[in-house]
Amino acid sequence: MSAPTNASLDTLCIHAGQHPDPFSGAVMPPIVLSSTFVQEAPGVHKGWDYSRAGNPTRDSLEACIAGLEGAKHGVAYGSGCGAALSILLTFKAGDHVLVGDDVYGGTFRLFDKVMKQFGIEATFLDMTDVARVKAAIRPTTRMIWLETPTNPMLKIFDIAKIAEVARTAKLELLVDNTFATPMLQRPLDLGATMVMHSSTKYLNGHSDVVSGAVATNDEGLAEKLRFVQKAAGAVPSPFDCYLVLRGLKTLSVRMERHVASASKLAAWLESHAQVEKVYYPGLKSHAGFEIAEKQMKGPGGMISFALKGGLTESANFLKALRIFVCAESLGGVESLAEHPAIMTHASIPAEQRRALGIGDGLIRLSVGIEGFDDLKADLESGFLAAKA
Ligand code: P1T
Repeated sequence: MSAPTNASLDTLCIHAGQHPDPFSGAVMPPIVLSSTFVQEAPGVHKGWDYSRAGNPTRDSLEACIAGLEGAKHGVAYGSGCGAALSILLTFKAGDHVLVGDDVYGGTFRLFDKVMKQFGIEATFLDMTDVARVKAAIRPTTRMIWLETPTNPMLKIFDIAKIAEVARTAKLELLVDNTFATPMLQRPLDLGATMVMHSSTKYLNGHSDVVSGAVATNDEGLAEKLRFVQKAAGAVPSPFDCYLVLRGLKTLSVRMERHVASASKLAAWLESHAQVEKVYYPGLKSHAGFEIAEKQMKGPGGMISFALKGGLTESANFLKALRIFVCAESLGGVESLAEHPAIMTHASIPAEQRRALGIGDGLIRLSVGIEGFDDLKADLESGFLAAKA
């Protein structure tokens, strides 16, 4: 018994990759904690031999994420950074990657401080101008790597147009879909070769797991990713796989609320006297509004805004909040607020941060699913404190 692959995403969140356990009839996937599996004779077993190579609970999670992204293959990792590293371990020294200029600080650091040592080069560029992407391709370029919406500036890149550039140049296109989730955007349908996630965020949705995933339809890539997953071992625990599977069941309803509340808050923030600028792809004033309308089913639950003032005002704003928790990460049921320049994007050189707009007044919100009026009142108390 398993859900038809053409079922709606609402249904796939709950059923993809999951079927009653043949041994016990358990409706929920059992958490198979065993690190090893019996072999009746050497090499003869039920499909699993060692949990780094494969695990039944992980299989269910990988199939669920693949189902949601419209992919044949899903591969799960112990973190989003572990997923990114594992993808890059399929590269060789001398390979070059074109990376969106506005990415999670940890992704920037992975390219800048880790992969560089192994001869993998990265060029960071603003991909809103597709001609610029085309012009930056070198003979050694192997992949285009982007987030959209980006972290933390919420820029929107045109996946279909960049996929066309990648196809023509025979490059792989990876989209980090952490901010949108498959509920709002399915990059593989738009021509990407691979989708990655920090499943720590919306997929899990409860801020109690660190986890990552990649999905693809490309058989060759899937084979390489599986090999690296086993050989390098950045795997999630079965318990974490279970928690993400459990979180995924409510992804659809959570995203509806995240989008509804963030849309209203973004409009309100835009009219606020203490706000310099709001970055939210659902606002008409956003440079990527039309592309977001075309490629997304909703503008998401993340908002960044520039508060009038500097570090003191931002710190006072964040310290006064009672519902929004001042913390890194995003995508949980609870609202979070943070200061990208000091927190999530500190590993990006100051000059580059300034060029991107990640200034001392920039605040990033992950809008949770609490009552809208409570969230608005909480932000209002932050503004009052920032003014004092
Ligand atoms: O934290 P981890 O699960 O390793 O995922 C890394 C990662 C990858 N991609 C994107 C778009 C991300 O936002 C992240 C992690 N981001 C945060 C922790 C943050 O607060 O932005």
